[in-house]
Amino acid sequence: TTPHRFAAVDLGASSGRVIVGEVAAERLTLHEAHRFPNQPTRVLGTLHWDILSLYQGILNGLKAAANSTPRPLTSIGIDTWAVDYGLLAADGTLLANPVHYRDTRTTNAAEKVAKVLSPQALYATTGIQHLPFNTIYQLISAQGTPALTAAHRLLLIPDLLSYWLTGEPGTELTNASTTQLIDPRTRDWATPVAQALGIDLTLFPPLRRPGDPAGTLRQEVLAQTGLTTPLPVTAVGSHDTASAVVGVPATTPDFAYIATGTWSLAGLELDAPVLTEASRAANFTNELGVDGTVRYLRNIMGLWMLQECVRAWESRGTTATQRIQATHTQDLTALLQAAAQATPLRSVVDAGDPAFIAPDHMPDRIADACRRTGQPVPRTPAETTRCVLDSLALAHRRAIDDAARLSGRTVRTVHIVGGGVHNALLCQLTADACGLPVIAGPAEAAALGNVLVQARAAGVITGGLSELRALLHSTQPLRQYEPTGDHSAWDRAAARLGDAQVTRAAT
Ligand code: ADP
Ligand code: LRH
Repeated sequence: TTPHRFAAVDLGASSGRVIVGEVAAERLTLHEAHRFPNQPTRVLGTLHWDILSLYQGILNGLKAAANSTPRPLTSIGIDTWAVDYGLLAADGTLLANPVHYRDTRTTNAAEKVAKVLSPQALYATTGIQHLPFNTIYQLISAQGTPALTAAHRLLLIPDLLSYWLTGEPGTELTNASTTQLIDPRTRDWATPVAQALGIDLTLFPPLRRPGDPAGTLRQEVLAQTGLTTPLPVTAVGSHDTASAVVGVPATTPDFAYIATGTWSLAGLELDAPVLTEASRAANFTNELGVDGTVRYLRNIMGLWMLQECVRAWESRGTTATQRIQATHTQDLTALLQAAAQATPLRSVVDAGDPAFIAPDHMPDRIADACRRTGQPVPRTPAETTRCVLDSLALAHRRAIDDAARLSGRTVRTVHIVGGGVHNALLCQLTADACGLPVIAGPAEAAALGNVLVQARAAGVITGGLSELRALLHSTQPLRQYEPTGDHSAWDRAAARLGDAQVTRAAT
């Protein structure tokens, strides 16, 4: 049979891409039509996404997809990072440039929320991990601002981009769950939470579920991209992590996953949320997944820490002890090779610490954290990189152990998907820290999960998540890492960080 072609628009915090997936009964291939940078911009003290440049990147990508072969696309799906949004006037005009979740405007928002709703009550209803940038904190911080006061509608980022392509507003459920305004038991709005916080739920258009139709491309977009009418947009797991979890090529139920890119999202796929006080205290989230699943996971700082170190070294805005060494920083591969030779577990930091969320001065902040915990301060980029990767592996292990304990599940395999799949050292260290085999791949799991949900909605493939994953397993290149080394070294490293790690944010 002739394969169908689907365009996956996948925007991560570090880059955006338009990827074409070709799908037939036993076939699944990917072709990257276009990749473009995602560079936030600070204006008048506020960090913004450059949303129009991202939209232009999507249009360019769809044009490239249209030109790559004469065979038409069957549909388009969009996934992006979570929690952020654009505000629209009644005529659909974007009222302000969306603010980046790493902006510090939400610093005091949790205190304001706690005055009307205790952290315990909020978690018991929404099951969402406390992160300072959750949408409720952004909305509380924006209360009284001209844009929110004037807003007729709020669209989460993938819904905003979808609206610009089709003119059809909607709120996709998996991403809506990251607002902290959804009850994971009913998979619908948590109206009492919104009421208590003075958040107007009528700003959100009606919920859509992955697989639902989300409109067809507007004439203007057809003219801009050279695509032919009518081309539908299909709702997918529009939260990139929801699509990435669909893209985990698991063949057995006893797996944990780590979606590693800008963030590491480490946890389990469950049938029902875990809303216990122990789960709240361990700062676990119950985001909603595709096909009625729950993504029970913890946000870990991820390769953001390394990206920010490299950026700092490249701009040479570093202290004397962290000064750029030789040629290593220009080339990630060389830097990782040097890190592989560095002393293992010399110093580790808490990769769940919200102190690492904001941009700038990352090598200094890592050095400070080592100093505070009485560990040697990394002196070179290679040593700092090793510290970051050891710390991420340690945080991966802790998240998987905690998720298994809190949900009463057993984990026998760890899947790593996302850009971190390219980082063999991180994959090996994660296998070593967890004491479990790691299956790494695919790197473009979010785009694949996006394509698979579209292909199923179009009737090109059938089945539940296990059938979709079997197709991934049989078609995508994967690499297995077996645990090596002295496992107790990881216990000793964890002990150096003590009880303060990760759960600090939950108090
Ligand atoms: P996001 O979706 O959040 O933008 P990605 O999943 O694209 O992130 O992952 C980006 C990260 O993947 C980079 O920060 C980098 O650390 C890692 N990465 C990508 N390509 C490579 C590579 N060739 N070698 C090592 N690491 C890589
Ligand atoms: C990863 C991600 C993650 C969210 C964060 C804001 O791209 O969507 O799941 O917590 O961005």
